[in-house]
Amino acid sequence: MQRVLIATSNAGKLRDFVGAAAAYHVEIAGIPNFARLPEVVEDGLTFEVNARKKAEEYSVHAPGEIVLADDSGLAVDAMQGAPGVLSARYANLEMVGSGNSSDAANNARLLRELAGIPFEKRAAQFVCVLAAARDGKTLAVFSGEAEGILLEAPRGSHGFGYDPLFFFPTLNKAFAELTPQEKAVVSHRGKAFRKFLEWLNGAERIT
Ligand code: ITT
Repeated sequence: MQRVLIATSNAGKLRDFVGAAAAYHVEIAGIPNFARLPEVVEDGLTFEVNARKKAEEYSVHAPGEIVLADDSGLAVDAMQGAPGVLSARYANLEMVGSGNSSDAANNARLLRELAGIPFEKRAAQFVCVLAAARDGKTLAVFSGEAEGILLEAPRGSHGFGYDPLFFFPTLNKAFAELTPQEKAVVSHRGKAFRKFLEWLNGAERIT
């Protein structure tokens, strides 16, 4: 079975990938000793730049393996696409702090920024860009999006990040009300991952 290593510090993302891979013949694993590797600085202005940077730098620590890195975020229409690439550190941007903020703090800030904005003007997209790299070189890049509406109060206990506020009209549920497998069918990450799998199994594969 083909093995794919996911370069992420985010346990929620890793669960999403395991859920997305469940229907396919592919093994998902984290990078061994990931927490002890030097952290990649995510200073790119786009999801793609950051995804490639993470995939390339982390793949050096897993020679010969296909390493997948995900850069993703939430783009809110009423906020001109913010927080976008800054989604993981959204609450900390308000303060002196740097680095990622907790999911609870990010969701609290999002609710504050959207206070008073009616349901029909609370559209948002989740965006995911995946970079596949091996031995420090990007092999290919894939992207996926999911369209939703931001709730005024959290719902559900699955998922991570902004999932409890991300209502998906087609299923009439918030992303946090879906299991990882259910979320993967419709999510930005699931869509990007299936494009990656097509590439992995197809003619484009570089061996
Ligand atoms: P790694 O870089 O180590 O993978 P990270 O959490 O820092 O972990 P990103 O820089 O890509 O990853 O930030 C993505 C943020 O966007 C994430 O922390 C969430 O706040 C949000 N996000 C992305 N995908 C999401 C999803 O499927 N559900 C909920 N929130 C999501």
